[in-house]
Amino acid sequence: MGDRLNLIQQEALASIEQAKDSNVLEEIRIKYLGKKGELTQFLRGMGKLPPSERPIMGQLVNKTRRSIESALTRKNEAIERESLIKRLKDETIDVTLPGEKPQLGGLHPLTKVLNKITDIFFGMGFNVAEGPEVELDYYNFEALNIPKNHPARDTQDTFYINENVLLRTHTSPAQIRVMEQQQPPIKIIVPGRVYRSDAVDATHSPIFYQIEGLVIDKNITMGDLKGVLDIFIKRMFGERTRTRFRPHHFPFTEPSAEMDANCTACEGRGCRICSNTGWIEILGAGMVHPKVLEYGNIDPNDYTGFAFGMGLDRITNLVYGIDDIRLLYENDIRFLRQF
Ligand code: 2NM
Repeated sequence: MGDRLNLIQQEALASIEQAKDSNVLEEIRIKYLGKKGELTQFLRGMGKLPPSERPIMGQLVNKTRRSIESALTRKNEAIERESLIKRLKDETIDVTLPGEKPQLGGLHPLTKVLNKITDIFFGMGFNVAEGPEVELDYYNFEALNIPKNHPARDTQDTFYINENVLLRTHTSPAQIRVMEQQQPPIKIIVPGRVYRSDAVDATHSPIFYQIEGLVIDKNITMGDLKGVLDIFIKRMFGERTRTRFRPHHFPFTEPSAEMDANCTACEGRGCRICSNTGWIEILGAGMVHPKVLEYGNIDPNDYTGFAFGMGLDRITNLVYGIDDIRLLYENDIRFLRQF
């Protein structure tokens, strides 16, 4: 019987040694130590032994049981240790790895420059107004003193939707709408998208952005116009920048002028950017024509006003030294990342 016991023990210890997880170990425990296990059966079989041999055999069985139990315990601990080590390894976070760089968006250069211009005029007490891009012929032309058959109405320049409806060619119609709604004082800028039927090249796009301004109150003069626009230029391009006004003509203002700033690239000495003149054309402006005030339901005997308009892409190109407005509208990420 001692030999059989030895065999059971060897068998049990060998299978414990090979066990890969705690489920298998539990099966082994049941197989040998369970109620119907091999050692229990063996104990039952001892009844057949002569009484004198039972104590010794009993001790042997207990020794075998303890040896299997401690092998089970040791193996269980080893398996738990291994699985813990594996878990720690799998779940370890390497805090020294470089982090993932968050993808940051940015503002378009046109938006940046528009924000700066808007801030400057906010600082001088202007509000922002907006109007529809699909406009009536009446607001885009008629009310701005551009009658039928005026060259500025040429269908070559204007996208007509039908006889009375078009894509606005400037943001001035929004200003007529404000005049209709509100008596002076009026002090607004109107930024927005405008449309002209132009072929695309380095300085033209059929869709572009304008910022216009309008100030109407009692006793507004050309001096107010010059003062406001000179301050605007100094805040925009630096306090040393100077301005000059040249006579011009617009149907909606009288008198009219164009304003130049001295070239910030060469400080007026003359360079490629200013075509060696030392000056760069920035905007058009003038005293609002009495007829336009009347169209806007404002009495020109009580009020006067000035207005101005500029192309946002021109100013943006000046600020950043860009020489082709197409870059502003192509949205090439390699270009946009530079701002
Ligand atoms: C310009 C130049 C001069 C202008 C005029 C008006 C309005 F609505 F008051 F008549 N808005 N904008 C104006 C005047 C625009 O752009 C070159």
